[in-house]
Amino acid sequence: MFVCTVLPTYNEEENIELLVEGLLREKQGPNMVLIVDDNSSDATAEKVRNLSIKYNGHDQIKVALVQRRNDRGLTTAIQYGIDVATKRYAANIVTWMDCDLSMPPKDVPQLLAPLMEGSADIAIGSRWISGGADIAHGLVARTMSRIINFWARLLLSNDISDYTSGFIAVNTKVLKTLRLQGDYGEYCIDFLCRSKRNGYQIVEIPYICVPRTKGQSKTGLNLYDYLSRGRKYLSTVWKLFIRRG
Ligand SMILES: Nc1nc2c(ncn2[C@@H]2O[C@H](COP(=O)(O)OP(=O)(O)OP(=O)(O)O)[C@@H](O)[C@H]2O)c(=O)[nH]1
Ligand SMILES: [Mg+2]
Repeated sequence: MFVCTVLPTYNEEENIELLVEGLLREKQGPNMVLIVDDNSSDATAEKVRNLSIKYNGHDQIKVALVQRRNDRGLTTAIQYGIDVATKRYAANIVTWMDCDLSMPPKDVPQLLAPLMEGSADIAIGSRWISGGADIAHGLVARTMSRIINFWARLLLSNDISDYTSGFIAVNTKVLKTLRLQGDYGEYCIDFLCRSKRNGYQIVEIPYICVPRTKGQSKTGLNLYDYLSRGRKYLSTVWKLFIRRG
């Protein structure tokens, strides 16, 4: 099984090396890391190029960079990475995660295990099951996440606890049938709901979301940002519920 981890980046020069090296250090981790950078104004791309010089051999690519010059957006960046990982690098499993180190690279092998064993098609890192937690966000953001997940469990499926995880490993067969859609983090709710409706096996693996210590959050800068994101997430759940037939 060839595993590729996709990292969407925008101005993550302080985190990118630590994350890529942390991922490649894991024996049961990904075979390669693919960075999708949206023309960062800092040194993110340069650092990735240096990593690829350090890690890539004649016959083996462990670090790859794709840059989008004119596009921006988390969902389309991840989808672009998925397309490159599956078509150019023939990945059997694609994982993706934030590049702010809030999702620890040491937890990736646990996400991969059920896919490797063939017991699941999708594994989600979950903050909201026993053993998981979110110590990265304040009370408002955590409460909002709880409300969104409560709403999603009520209207969509009770089997998933962290619909907005964004820390995920997926078998390529799923990605051949379903594409990510949505503006930002709501893609995750939409993707998990449609995967469930298509009969794919989803498991949740607990993880502890830790605070970003370097660089700046792209979305959660203030209360207004959180609330407008939350509203979109709730309306995504509602639309999926309406379209359940
Ligand atoms: N390629 C690309 N990556 C992005 C874009 N926006 C955010 N990212 C990356 O997406 C990941 C998540 O962004 P964060 O800034 O941590 O935002 P968040 O996790 O939604 O918000 P917090 O809860 O505040 O951490 C990081 O790796 C960002 O660099 C974008 O437009 N394009
Ligand atoms: Mg983050």
